[in-house]
Amino acid sequence: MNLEDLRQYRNIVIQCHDVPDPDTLASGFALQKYIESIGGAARLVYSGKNRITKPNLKLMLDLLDIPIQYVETLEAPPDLLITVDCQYGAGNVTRFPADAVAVFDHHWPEIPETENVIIRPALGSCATLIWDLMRQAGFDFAAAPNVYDALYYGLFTDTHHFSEIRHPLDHDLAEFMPVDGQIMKQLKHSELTVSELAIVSHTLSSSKLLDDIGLLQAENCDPNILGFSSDIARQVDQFSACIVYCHLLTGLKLSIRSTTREIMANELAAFLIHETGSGGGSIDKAGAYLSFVGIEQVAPGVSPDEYLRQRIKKYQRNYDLVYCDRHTLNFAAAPRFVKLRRPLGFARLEDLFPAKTPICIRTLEGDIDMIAAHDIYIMIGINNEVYPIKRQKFEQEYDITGEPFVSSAAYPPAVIERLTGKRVPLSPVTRVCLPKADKQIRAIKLRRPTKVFTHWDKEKYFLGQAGDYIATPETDFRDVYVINQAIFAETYAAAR
Ligand SMILES: [Mn+2]
Repeated sequence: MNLEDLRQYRNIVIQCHDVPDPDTLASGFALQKYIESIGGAARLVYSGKNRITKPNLKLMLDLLDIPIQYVETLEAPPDLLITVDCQYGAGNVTRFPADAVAVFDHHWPEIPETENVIIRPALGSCATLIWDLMRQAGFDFAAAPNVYDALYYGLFTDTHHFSEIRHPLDHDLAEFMPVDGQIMKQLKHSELTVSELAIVSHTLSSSKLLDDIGLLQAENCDPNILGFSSDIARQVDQFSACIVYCHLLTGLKLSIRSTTREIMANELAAFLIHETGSGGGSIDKAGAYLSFVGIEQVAPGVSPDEYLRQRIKKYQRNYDLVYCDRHTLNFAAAPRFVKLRRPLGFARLEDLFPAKTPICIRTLEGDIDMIAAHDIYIMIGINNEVYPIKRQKFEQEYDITGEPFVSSAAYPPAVIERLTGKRVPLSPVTRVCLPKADKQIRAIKLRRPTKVFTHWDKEKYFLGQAGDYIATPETDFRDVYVINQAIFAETYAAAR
């Protein structure tokens, strides 16, 4: 659906989920303002057993002038009912009859995607989706700063103060324009009630150790309590990671923290949500959501709490670990492969910035912060993956053809000057290069999922699944890295 299609409806109701949070309020409010900006009108409502009482929500409605109404029923079915941050028919939103229904959400999809149903589980907030659609539709945010403030606060709370952000568009929303600092300060410091402080303390005293992962359960509560609690729990020495979770109406909400190099929070999240939910974040902090419907589908009859424990235990048994400096893999006996001369992209940072400029390369896989230097190039791989490479290594491994490189990435990589926030697209300076004909590697096919710790990244590991390859250059068997099996099939051939 294009937002401009909303013109055709006269009587529109936008519905937030029951027990509203800042993300659903912001998404509904922004959409209402958009509809007004194209000459229409929409009513903003929520329902459920309880009215809004939380201090930060009341303050948000008040400071940002959000005209939401509590309703028990709708007098007549609207021409169009739009649910935001929730899916029509799901357990967390009261169902009202309507002639047509549209859905904007970022949770795990529980209803089929249609022309009027847009669900983007990769995004950290529904506010991100609404902001992106409104921006594409040409909405003038500068003329309505409270709309941007609301969306910013929606993302802020849904990603525990931006720490569990997972998509480059989330970062883009967070940095889009200045917010009202005074309003944000008031909102940020009214998130907890005295009784919620007690919930934090109960949560912290509930900790259980599953091998080296701390599992803490909060009683049914505002999800922002999870992030506070996991930030404290991660300090515990015995935990390699900790997970704080609670039951929401439709699923489990998790806040995940990593405390060792051996577990990356975003990767643990991806494992836990497999086929049942959505989530993500950074290597240190991540958020996740496991839907009850999804759990029932993959593990019928298993309680959600039990399912979560089983999944954590499965994660702990799942991996082999390979450290570059002390592995025992026998590469000398492994087959040799050559890299096919498939075109890749590269850009020289010196074509974009003076040396020593602090920059951030924003990609689908995350942000890479670095300082621009004349000897650093940016590579764009066969699957549009983006990574830096030293000029010397580049010159050893690639020939430059000089043609411009055309990227087909869903999120075209951009470089952001960190001091000014200025965005510089990579594409105008990206050119084609080809792997040198004689480059040989040794590669071993993985039989089990494997975490590979390289010597050029001391914080992350690289994850290989069974069927992927672990490889090294012919010249240095400690320089291990992982190649995805599909990329391997496309880019390597057995050496003759
Ligand atoms: Mn949300």
